[in-house]
Amino acid sequence: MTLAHFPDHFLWGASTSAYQYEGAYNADGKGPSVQDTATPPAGTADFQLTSDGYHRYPEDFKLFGDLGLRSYRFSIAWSRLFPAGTGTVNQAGLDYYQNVLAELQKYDITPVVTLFHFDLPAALEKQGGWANRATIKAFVDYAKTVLDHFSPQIVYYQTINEQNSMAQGMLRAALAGHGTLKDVVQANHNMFVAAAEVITYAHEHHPEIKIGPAPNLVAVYPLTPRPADVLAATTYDALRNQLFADVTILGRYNHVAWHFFQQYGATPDMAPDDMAIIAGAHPDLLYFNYYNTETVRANDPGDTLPFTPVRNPFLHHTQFGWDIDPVGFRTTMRQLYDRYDLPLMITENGLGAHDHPAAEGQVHDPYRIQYLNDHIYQMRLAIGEGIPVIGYHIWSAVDLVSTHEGFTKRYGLIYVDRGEDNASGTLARTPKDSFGWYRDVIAQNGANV
Ligand code: BGP
Repeated sequence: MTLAHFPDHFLWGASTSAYQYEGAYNADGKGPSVQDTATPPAGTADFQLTSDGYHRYPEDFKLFGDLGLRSYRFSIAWSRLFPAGTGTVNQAGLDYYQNVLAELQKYDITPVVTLFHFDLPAALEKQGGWANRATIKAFVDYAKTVLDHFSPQIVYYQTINEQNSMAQGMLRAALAGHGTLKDVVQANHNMFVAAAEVITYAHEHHPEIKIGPAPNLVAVYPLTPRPADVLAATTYDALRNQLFADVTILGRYNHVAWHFFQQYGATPDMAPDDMAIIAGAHPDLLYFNYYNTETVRANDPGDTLPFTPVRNPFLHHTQFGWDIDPVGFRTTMRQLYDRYDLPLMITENGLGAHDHPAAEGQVHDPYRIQYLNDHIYQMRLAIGEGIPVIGYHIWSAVDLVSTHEGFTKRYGLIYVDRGEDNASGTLARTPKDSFGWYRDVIAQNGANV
């Protein structure tokens, strides 16, 4: 078999998000986000300091330059620009991101920017968050400010990171008695409308922009060929994956999801032109995050949900129990291109582990190299089948705080000294072995994978 070449301008990248990387949670007029007001799980780091990227990005970007990174995917913290979510823009916030862009420019690194990555301004959450339609206008106003201010410097934008993971989180809370399914569906619908308005605005005012959603999309397997398991897998796929990309890209709710909402009396309330706004927005790209596939088995009739996600007996797992499935990555790319017919850009892929510096200070992370290599190899095979993949971003460029597991779960190509047990440490940066490996991959445009 001859392996395909990666395209000449393939975006070999790496990724962070504002609340996990920047720290400086209240610097220069920033308002609190829901991440700042939430209580982190016991024993894990909060988001006040994180990797201190807010102050140390010049040092980090210099390392990105050494790495040969072609693109850097990061998010803008909404509450740095609008401390209470709406109102007058905080100039210091705009200046900060302008400086970030200038620094990236020095190393010829293309910015790939997420407008909203899990950090809703806390003031908006107090008013009902995404379930309140007023949040649609707040997001659109914030996004217009960003697009107008930074065009044409930023071409690649994602509207919302992992809307489906947020919906899953809200659903778990609802099942535990906090809120209802209707609230979840409504919040989700409002996000669809907000993202669609931003996509249309971008196209009308800044035609160079390539904008789309960034859901977490993965192939779903039935645990067995038992027909009930296969049916459960299709239901799960429709609700976990397709719902999100379908509404944004195809402009419609799929009927499995819609029927599910109807059964529970939880269809969203809509303004008369919502579906026209949604259908009128046409993403340029499908950005997506991929870590692992999911496997489900059917529940008994009468159970609250028709499926249960389970471990896949054919896969190995990370130290944190996540399935590892490079072949599933290729399956996912096939399914996405087949259904949506858009170029793909991977905005996150990586391995979380307990990394420990060896006696000489170097971090040896062969497990991460293996994971990344295997996934890039499958991406190469996918490109060979004619799937237009235009970029790939490793989560994460630098060690940062994992939302639920603090600083002990590391993903970075660059180690950050946070001391033991999430203490502040020296914050010194040390490239890991995976950094040197990725530098070679980029230098050879993937020919060595
Ligand atoms: C994705 C998020 C990232 C990041 C990553 C790893 O869902 O977009 O923000 O957190 O997952 O997840 P975790 O830190 O929980 O291991």
